[in-house]
Amino acid sequence: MKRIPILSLLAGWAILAGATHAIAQGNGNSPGITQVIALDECDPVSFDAVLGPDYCKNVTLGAFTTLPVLSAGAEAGTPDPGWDFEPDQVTIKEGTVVSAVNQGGEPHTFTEVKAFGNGFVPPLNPGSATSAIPECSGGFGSVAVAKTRILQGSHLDITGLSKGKHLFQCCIHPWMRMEVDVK
Ligand SMILES: [Cu+2]
Repeated sequence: MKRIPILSLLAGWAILAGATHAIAQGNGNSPGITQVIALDECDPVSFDAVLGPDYCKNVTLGAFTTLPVLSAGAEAGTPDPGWDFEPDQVTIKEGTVVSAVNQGGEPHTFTEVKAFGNGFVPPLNPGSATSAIPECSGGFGSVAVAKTRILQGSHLDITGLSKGKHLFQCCIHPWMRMEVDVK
């Protein structure tokens, strides 16, 4: 007879308990959490050659875009739709936490802006524009921008959003945009 190690049973139970808890958070009177997912399809070889070793984690299982192709599309005003926030729009109750999760291969920002516009990496702006909108200007040299960063596999929780419309974009890839409406 084969014995199942007690530790693996405990681990399984902990996973089940965690899942139950996550579902319960969205019910009842608690406003809970809503997730926004950041996606990309960075190609590790061409990205790391320019941006440094291990910059792009290969999570796309073959569906990838090289850095020159990504830049060319962004510059021409036809950016790669594989770089995306999902969903594009979400309506939440006041008090709900918006958790932006980076499931892509490279860093992004989840930055609240008054109006969508250019980010701080000119080759990724339409026409390679060097001007960035105020919320993105200064890049990661600015603490205000740096603290909106979401690294691969991490998440940034936005709390305390007031009633009304809120716009979020990535300051690196300015076509990554989404809207949160708080009721
Ligand atoms: Cu981005």
